[in-house]
Amino acid sequence: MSTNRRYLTTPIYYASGDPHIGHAYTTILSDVLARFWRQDGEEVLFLTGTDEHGPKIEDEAAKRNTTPLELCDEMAGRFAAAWDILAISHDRFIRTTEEEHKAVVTAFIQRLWDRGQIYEGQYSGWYCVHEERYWTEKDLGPDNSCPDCKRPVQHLEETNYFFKMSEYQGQLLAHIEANPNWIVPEERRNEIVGFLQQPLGDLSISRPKSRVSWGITLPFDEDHVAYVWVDALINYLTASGAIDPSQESGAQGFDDVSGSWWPCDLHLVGKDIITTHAVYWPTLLMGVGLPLPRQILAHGWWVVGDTKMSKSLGNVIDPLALSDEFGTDAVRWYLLREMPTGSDASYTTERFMTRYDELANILGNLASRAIAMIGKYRDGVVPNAAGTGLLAETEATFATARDAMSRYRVHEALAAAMELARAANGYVEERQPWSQAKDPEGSDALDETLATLARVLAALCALFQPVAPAKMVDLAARLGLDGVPTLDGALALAMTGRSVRKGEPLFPRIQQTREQVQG
Ligand code: ME8
Repeated sequence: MSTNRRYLTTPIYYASGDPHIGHAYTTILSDVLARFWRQDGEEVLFLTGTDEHGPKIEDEAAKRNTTPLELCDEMAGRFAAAWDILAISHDRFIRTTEEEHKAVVTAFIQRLWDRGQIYEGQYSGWYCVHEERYWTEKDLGPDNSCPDCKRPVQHLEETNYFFKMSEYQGQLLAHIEANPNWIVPEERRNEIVGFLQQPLGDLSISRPKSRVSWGITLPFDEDHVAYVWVDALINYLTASGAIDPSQESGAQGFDDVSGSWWPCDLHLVGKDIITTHAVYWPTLLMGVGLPLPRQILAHGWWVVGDTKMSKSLGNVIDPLALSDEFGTDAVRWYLLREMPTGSDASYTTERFMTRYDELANILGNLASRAIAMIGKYRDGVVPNAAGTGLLAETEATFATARDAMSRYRVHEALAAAMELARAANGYVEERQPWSQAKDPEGSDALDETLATLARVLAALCALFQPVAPAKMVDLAARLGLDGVPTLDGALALAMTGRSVRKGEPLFPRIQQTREQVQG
């Protein structure tokens, strides 16, 4: 992994429906990583976007009596607006209907063709439009239904172009074996290894226009469009700037990616799309002779009961409604604190409230009382004292958080940060600054207590920044800081003499929030 530049991607979401909490989770998880790395001085390219071709989009547009492009324009706008509200700091929002992307897909497929990687053949089998994927007869559920989404599948018999994926089976397996962390977590890696121990077929990469017209035309046969997954996966390459399709073949960048963001450092996806990312995509890259992405992280599902949350099942939670009620940073905190990276988690209102209470009663409460006491006892100025209470705990928390983040165990990093806030509340109880203030001999001890609290709050500001960016900007201002401290800067920050400022609770108690919402 590069040390000072990182290229990170989310899946590009289908522009056939609104963003829901599953999409929000992947995108917020990516955002927290991006913010953490930037805070640590790295240069990051963070990509997200929308997947806009294929029959799923075509069908949805027909259902709504609109054109595919109009539907995509509207939905891309809704995703972009949702990411604004949820404080996503992506650097690029890609749409697969962009001219630049279409040109890169065309160049990519031409390159496969030129290298003898594609042949024409007959496809006969089953296809699920909702999942945009093929199934074999033995995979199907009752009444020829899709084993994933349970919808009826179509039987297809048509001429397709095929990519010689099977030729790369051994090379891919060897790559996975030589790079044990290439797919994380291990469970997903094992799933892919198991998949690759079965015979691997070739991949149909086209659709006849007579059946699907909404796609990118193949450069060597204008009666066919690219299979939407091939089109979609290439988005990661388009945004990297590695390929310049306007150049002659040989000078387009396939032989030399230096100067671009390729290879990607991390593809972050849900476990539903691990096969496309860990089998189709790397073999396609091998087919054109490009380096593979450095790592693929597949997270788990938000479930309701034991069913995956999905629009089609009508059990989705709207992240924007939650953000409206409780604030963006609270939604971000809940989603990332609650789900251990890689496992499934169940959304419930009770759990949301419990997590919210941590913000209000532990972190928010600490900030309010520490700032209030500096106001009351020292005229709002952080006193001159070493402030070394909880120093060992603070240092240990930074070490834990860094280690957890390096393993994408974001929930552990956040838990450690909240533990430090809890310890600081314990420190207040133990030191009893209100008694120190009354004690004529207690002035130095009180200075030390208040200086410690100011320092710990500055450290918490840095630790919570990736997950609660807006609230931590607010907290930094209340602490008299010029901005949220960097990770390295936070521990060394001089707090003496800074003027602190009281304000509304950072995280109003739920009852208050409810009353405000109800007006
Ligand atoms: O698959 N829990 O798009 P998509 C957690 N366009 N995450 C969830 C989720 C849930 N219940 N539901 C969805 C596609 N997600 C393709 C991707 S990439 C080249 C093309 C998240 O709109 C999760 O990240 O169906 C999942 O992988 C993704 O949304 C699927 O989004």
